[in-house]
Amino acid sequence: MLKNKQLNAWVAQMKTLCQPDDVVLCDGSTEEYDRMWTLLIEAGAAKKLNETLRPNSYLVRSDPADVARVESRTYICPEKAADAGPNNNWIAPQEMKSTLLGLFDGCMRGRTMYVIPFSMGPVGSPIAHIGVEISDSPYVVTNMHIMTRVGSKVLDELGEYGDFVPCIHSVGSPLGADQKDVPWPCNPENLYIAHFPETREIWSFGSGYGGNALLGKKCFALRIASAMARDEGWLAEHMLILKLTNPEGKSKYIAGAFPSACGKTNLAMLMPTVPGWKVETVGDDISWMKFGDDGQLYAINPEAGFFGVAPGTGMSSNENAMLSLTENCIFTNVAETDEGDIWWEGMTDDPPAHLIDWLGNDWTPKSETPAAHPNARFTVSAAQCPAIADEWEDLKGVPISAILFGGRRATVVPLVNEAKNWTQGTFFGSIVASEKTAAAAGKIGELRRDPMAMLPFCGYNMAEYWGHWLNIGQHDGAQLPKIYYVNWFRKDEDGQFMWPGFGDNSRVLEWIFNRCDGNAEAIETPIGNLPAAKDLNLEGLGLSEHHTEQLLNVDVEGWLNEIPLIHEYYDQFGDHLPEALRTEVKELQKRLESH
Ligand code: TSX
Ligand code: MN
Repeated sequence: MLKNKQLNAWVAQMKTLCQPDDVVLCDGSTEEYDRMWTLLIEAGAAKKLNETLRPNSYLVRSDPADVARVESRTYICPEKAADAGPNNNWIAPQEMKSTLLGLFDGCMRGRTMYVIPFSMGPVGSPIAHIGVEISDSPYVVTNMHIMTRVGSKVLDELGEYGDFVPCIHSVGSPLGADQKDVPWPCNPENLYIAHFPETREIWSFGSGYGGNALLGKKCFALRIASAMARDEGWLAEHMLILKLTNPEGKSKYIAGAFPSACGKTNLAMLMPTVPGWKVETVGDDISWMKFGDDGQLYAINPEAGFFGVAPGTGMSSNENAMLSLTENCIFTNVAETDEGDIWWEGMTDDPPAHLIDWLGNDWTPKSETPAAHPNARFTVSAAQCPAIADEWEDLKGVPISAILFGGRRATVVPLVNEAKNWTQGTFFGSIVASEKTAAAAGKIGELRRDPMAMLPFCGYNMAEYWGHWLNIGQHDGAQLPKIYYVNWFRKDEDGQFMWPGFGDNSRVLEWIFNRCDGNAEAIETPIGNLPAAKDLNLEGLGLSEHHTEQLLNVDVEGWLNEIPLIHEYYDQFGDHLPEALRTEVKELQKRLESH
């Protein structure tokens, strides 16, 4: 019997619907965590790693058909299709519910139903919100323990009448009376990740992996929360949060939106190459921002851990991530070494001579397939990151001074460009483009627009979302962050990256910090405020004059070529598009033409 009336009724209803053998209320304890691993090991899904090399850590192999978020099976279900927008798959809520009720009917037979009360954000923060996930996957329970705050303190906070977002999840694979389970049950043929923004519910069926199954993350903290934020006047964004401290000891907080696998986690944990500067981590993926009484936007990281892409993570690309992963971790779909440790592409320069790959097969450096799945993941508590900021769990959040938007652009977009105002910043966010990532199913390498890095995560019409951004700019007494469009990925004529990136991005952060302080210069150009070469600390980089010029150049012809593409992109939103964005494009064109 649960104290919260609504929760009690919902759990009873879901039990009747799903018909599990047992119901377990999760308390978030270590004993519970260990119990889940015993079950997962017995099932053949998990293996405990070498206790000396990687203490208290586990390797999990998923079904090869269940390895990533599936955007084609992700639905936003408000009453009207237009409210989901062209950026989302839409099915009418009644129809979606009727399909789901059919699928969920008896779907947990032979399994245990776990009730997981969780807080997105530090318990008790005015920026935090509570969810309850019901799931039949012990793997989900273990990951939710690390990625969110789980347990009785959440139920206490919820009280008798508190509100929560109900998140129902099933792997969609009921067991018959004498049926033996498979290591990773799932049902990819009947996959649905359905969101009901108007009633604030999440229903997920058929997958046990990542964002499909850990419903606090993309489903709640972005898709449902973005709709809540629209209604309530705040922002739920796909952004890292970092703390930047200058040599004088002054700190500022910066949020940044980058499409999945653009190096967002690397930036959140960056080690500056500029002497005396320090970066600390508040969050690597999601930011919830609400206005404080002083008019500033205060941000929390609603998550408690990192669910990061493993391949490409190594001591040279992200030392702080590697040092976070020494113990108490979950590794999913990585390769296993002969010593019972883990490995993935990019973890070390040279691969081990022999591995068991993510599929469980023998692997050697001569093998033609990757040892780890490209979307293999680590799950680790944020508290284990050596660079975690002291205030990462502050209930009031951290005041944001600057917001970065960035994508992967080989041409046209300069290294850094400061918006003249919030409206132009919103325009910058709306035109961000990047290449497809491993986190999403589909072809890798194709260029696509990903406004505010929210394309797969906006729980309503993207054009209305831009309208909400513009409205935020009109907030009474707002002290808004400055907005920057950054691009670490410019290439030269030979296809080589011109900017060294990684720790050297601190040179760009230094300029941004000083701009926010009124201590750095910029040139007003037709596209925005750019640093001159002399305004950036480029000491010791050995950049050629030609490359420096290219990185900070206004490519008038390149931008003029983009104008019709932007108009065309905007056209799909019809009259939902805020007029102010259309005006931004037209004025940009005018400025470029008279330049
Ligand atoms: O994460 C990246 N960042 C942000 C770091 C804080 N990556 C990896 C992207 C995929 C996850 C980058 N890749 C960055 C970057 O700033 N820049 C590049 C491009 C690049 C790649 C390799 C080199 C340089 C630039 N190597 C050498 O110059 C030796
Ligand atoms: Mn993400």
